[in-house]
Amino acid sequence: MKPPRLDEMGGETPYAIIGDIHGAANQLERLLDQNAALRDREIVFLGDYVDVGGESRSVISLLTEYAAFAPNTVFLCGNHDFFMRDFLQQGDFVRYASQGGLATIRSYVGIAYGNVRQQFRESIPSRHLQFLDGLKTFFETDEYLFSHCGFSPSQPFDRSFDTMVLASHQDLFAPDTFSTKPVVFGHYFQRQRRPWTGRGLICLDTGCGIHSGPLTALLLPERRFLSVDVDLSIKMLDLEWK
Ligand SMILES: [Mn+2]
Repeated sequence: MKPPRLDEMGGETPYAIIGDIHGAANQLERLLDQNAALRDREIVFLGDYVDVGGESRSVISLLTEYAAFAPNTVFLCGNHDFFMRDFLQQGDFVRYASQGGLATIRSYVGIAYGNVRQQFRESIPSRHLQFLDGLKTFFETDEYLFSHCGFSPSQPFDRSFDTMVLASHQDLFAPDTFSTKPVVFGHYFQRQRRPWTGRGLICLDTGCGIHSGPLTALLLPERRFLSVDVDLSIKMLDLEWK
């Protein structure tokens, strides 16, 4: 099959797709203030709201407020959001700490001592827990697939939680990989701190919260990127689409 051109794909529905946040509350707040750019769009968050960055609690607060204001917003689950929920339920403390969870715990508890999980649980507002419980595995329309990790090029129809949320599909970045339906994902940090586009593939993890990178949103169908840098400056970027 001939690989399609990305600029021939997609539909007319206006979307704003928002990449990894990782506790960068100021950048998120600044992005959500861009009313002119976000108005009348379906908003899809690609997940990884928490961990490593310092203000995970504030990020979840902003997102739950936004969900109340715009109830059609789609919130997908990232692996880090799963890690947080898993630790709250029964996960291992040392493992969650190594995954960047200390910053998340600190943002809720302050300084923890003794039974960290219990203090963490007791410090989390119930609406934050409901938010985590309500995260979706993926969101797919006739026009697009949105998920945290993209998809597995070797099993392109697999929509399992493992494949959509937890796995790393490095073969997405192989030169011969393409998708006939545009797939928008986060998860894979782009060292240039700019979004990456392949054939039918768009990655929006520009290092927000972890690598001092911008928070990046993709505006569809215009195919423009809106980003908020750590200094809260706003940039519009047009990349060449393959
Ligand atoms: Mn991430």
